[in-house]
Amino acid sequence: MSSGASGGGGGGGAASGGGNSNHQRGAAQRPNGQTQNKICQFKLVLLGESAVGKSSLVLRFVKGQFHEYQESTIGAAFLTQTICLDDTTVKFEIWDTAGQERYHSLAPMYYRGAQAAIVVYDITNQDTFGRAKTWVKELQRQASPTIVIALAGNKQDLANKRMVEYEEAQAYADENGLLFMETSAKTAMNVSEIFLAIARKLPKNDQSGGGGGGAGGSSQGRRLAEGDSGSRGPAGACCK
Ligand SMILES: Nc1nc2c(ncn2[C@@H]2O[C@H](COP(=O)(O)OP(=O)(O)OP(=O)(O)O)[C@@H](O)[C@H]2O)c(=O)[nH]1
Ligand SMILES: [Mg+2]
Repeated sequence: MSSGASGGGGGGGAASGGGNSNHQRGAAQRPNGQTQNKICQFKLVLLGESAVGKSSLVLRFVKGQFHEYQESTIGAAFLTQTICLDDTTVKFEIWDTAGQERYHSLAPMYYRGAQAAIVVYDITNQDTFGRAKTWVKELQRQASPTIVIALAGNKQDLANKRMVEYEEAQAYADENGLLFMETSAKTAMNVSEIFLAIARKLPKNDQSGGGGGGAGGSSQGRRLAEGDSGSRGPAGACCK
């Protein structure tokens, strides 16, 4: 079994439905010359209260970085990252939304058509867990019925200031059919793991649907032929 993430990502700052990607051409070719036979593209959205660490999780996943003074997101940011899962290259088109209340009304634009969502809370702040539950309810009511939802209890490195018990969040996730992990964007704990767990749960069949078209897209992941540039540039090289 092979899995791994390859660098590449773009965006940052305010995004308005466009996006970019720094991926190189020639995706899905392994160094040994073997090519992978499936490339799937999925739209993933991050939701959660402001300052829980959504942007930090994405920055860690896409660029392997962490900033102590991460700026609050305005509107939303768009980044991409590609991971390898057995014989499949999974390309995530990631919409990192702004958690400040004044941006709430924009959220449907980003979760509409998303195949996956990560709802983030801060384990040191009980209110953010309550807010995360509200986001889960909204997704269950208004997002695609097949959306894969993961709950991330972030800032696990601050467990000595914990206000949300692991067991409480795990029980809630089990009741609602969510993936659940505690994460730390700071130490990188469980960051690629949560994206990988989502990738494993997403359906990777043959139907194409144009997932991730702008901030919309369909609820079905889009399978790309090798060399297909998709809607937004080529899928990234992966499996170094
Ligand atoms: N200790 C610790 N701090 C973190 C972690 N993740 C993020 N932070 C810090 O928490 C603050 C907020 O992080 P952001 O990533 O900007 O939070 P956000 O959810 O994107 O916030 P909005 O963009 O306003 O919605 C920053 O100062 C980060 O450095 C973590 O895992 N551990
Ligand atoms: Mg942010």
